[in-house]
Amino acid sequence: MGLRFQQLKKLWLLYLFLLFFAFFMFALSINLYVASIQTNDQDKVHPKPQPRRRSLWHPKNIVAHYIGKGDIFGNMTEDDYNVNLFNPIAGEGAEGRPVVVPARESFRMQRFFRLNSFNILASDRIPLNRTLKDYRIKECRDKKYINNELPTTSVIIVFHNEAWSVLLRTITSVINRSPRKLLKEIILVDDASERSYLKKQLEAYIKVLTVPTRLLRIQKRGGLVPARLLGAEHAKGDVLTFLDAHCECTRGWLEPLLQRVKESRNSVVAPVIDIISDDNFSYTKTFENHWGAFNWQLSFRWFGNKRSIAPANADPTQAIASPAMAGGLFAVDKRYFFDIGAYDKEMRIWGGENVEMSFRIWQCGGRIEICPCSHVGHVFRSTTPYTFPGGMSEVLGNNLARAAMTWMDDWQYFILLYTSGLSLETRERIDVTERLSLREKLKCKPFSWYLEHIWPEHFFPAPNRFFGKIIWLDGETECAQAYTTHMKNIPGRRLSREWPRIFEEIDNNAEQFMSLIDLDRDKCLRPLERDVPRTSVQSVTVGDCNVHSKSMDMYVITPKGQIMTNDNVCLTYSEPKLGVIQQLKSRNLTSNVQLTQCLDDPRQLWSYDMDTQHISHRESKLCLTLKAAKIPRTQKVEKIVVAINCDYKDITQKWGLIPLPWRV
Ligand code: LR7
Ligand code: MN
Repeated sequence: MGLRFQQLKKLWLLYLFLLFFAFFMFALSINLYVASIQTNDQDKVHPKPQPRRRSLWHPKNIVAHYIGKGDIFGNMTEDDYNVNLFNPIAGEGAEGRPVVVPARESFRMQRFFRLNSFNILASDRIPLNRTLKDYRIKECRDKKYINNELPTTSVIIVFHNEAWSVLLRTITSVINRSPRKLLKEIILVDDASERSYLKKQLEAYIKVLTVPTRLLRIQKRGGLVPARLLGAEHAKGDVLTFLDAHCECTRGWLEPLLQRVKESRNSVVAPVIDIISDDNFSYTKTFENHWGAFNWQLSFRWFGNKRSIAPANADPTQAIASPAMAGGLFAVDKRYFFDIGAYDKEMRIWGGENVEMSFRIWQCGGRIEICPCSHVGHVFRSTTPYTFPGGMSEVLGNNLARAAMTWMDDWQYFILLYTSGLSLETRERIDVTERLSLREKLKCKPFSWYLEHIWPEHFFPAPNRFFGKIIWLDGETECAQAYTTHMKNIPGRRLSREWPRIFEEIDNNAEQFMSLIDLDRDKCLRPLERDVPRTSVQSVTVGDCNVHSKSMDMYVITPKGQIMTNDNVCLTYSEPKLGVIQQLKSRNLTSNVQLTQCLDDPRQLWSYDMDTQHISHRESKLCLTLKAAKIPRTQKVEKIVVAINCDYKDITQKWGLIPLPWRV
């Protein structure tokens, strides 16, 4: 009996324990449940902010122009970047031939590439005085210069952490290929380099050179502008000749530059800049008759198309005018350099100074020219090897904004609105008062004059042009309907298909047009592939309207009817060998409408009809149409834009023009 009582007591306790445990679990689960409800409630009270619709007026940031390597010394040791392995082999790279680095070195070759963004192992095999061909045309080779009558020059080379063999080959080529009489001195400016061979070893090396060579040092990294300014202040020659620290001058390079500066004191003269390969250091002559300008982000660009403002049958040895200069290699009268405002000394590290100088020289009465008789090679690199104290896009953005705010008048807003890292607010933190008073003092011309007279073939927006999106009106969207209604209400729309009339209509009602577009739903004209090299020919399609960037989804239309986009690219009709419909059927179509380099060419002239909303090729009268087709390259079926017979009932042929703001 006692035992039973004991057992009952245990059971009772167990029962109590289980009850308590069950209650505890219940309470816990209630708690969790309540908590979860509470968080749900909180969600309701404070909903997650909606992803903000990207407004047209604040274009998304796009990548910087010059892409650097984040980790520049990744798996490199300090010794690696201080070591100087220059070990020339007789005959390597002679006549500008490429260097083949033995296969057993290929691992080291790749590892060391990132130090300078070029193949230092190739350079280290080439003697400092390697031979190069004569890259000049015959007319130039035949030209005689009277050295006694030419001005003298100081060659100024600035550098930051340049490779030994590359820097010294630059210096050697200057000494060996310049008449001693004309070369007053060489001035090297070291912009706070860290590499050990650039200290005592360099000082000792330059002491024994046959041309007086000075080495100035900047203690705190400032960039190429402060470095060049320091060099210029110390120069004793009549003319300043600037070179990058990775160049090779070829035969007869100096005389024509000095001759031209002598003839025309306010000409800033660049040589033809040939290409030294960053990979094998071969020397390649660049294409003839090129000239320079810049794109919508103020990056310098070469162009090769014939210029209508170039004098016909000109002497091929004459310097040719260029809207902009690359920036690194040029000769300028020393006094003129300072009179015209030297450089904007607030520009740091790299970039922007070349466009600033180009605008300034032209707008203030000077000229930028390329001298076809002077050839200098330059190692072109695809990435920058060095650091950007202050951040690459900040530093570059700052420099570009300074150039735009000083010289571009209304066009500065276009740059601020559509360049990575810049915005209208950038204006608040940048002070260019000093440069504006220089502009005042020199009585410089406006930017509109520059565009009209110095670069008439430019692809920038202008008051007599359309700038904005070309939207596909598929008949369904509100935009399409609203746009059509809007157009229908324009009096006299049938009377004129002239672009200026259309621009005027759009300009007068810009706000209204802009409010029609629904960024998320509407489809706009754009290249078929994003981020393809800008030089390649591209088909077009329609896609997101709310992305606008460097990738050619915004268009400028000229009064003549060219449809242009960034980087001098134009909408072009190219007649197909087969009929375009046949090609579509055979699914073998690369469209008869492409984006290609702008030329003064009837294949690039288009018309717009406000009534039918057709965009048609002026000569063939064919209409831009959206069609599905298999792309031969990718074998994918995609919608692409083709030009076929116009049919006013076909809704795949209707297009609208929606302006974007470009000045304030
Ligand atoms: O912080 C720095 N300090 C320097 O001393 C950064 C650079 N530098 C030196 C550098 O060592 C080199 O000698 O400045 C010189 C130019 O720098 P690069 O070689 O990195 O410039 P780049 O050749 O890529 O760029 C071109 O645009 C630059 C814009 O700031 C300069 O104007 C360069 O001189 C210019 N180079 C040319 O014009 C050569 C032809 C290239 C083209 C097109
Ligand atoms: Mn360079």
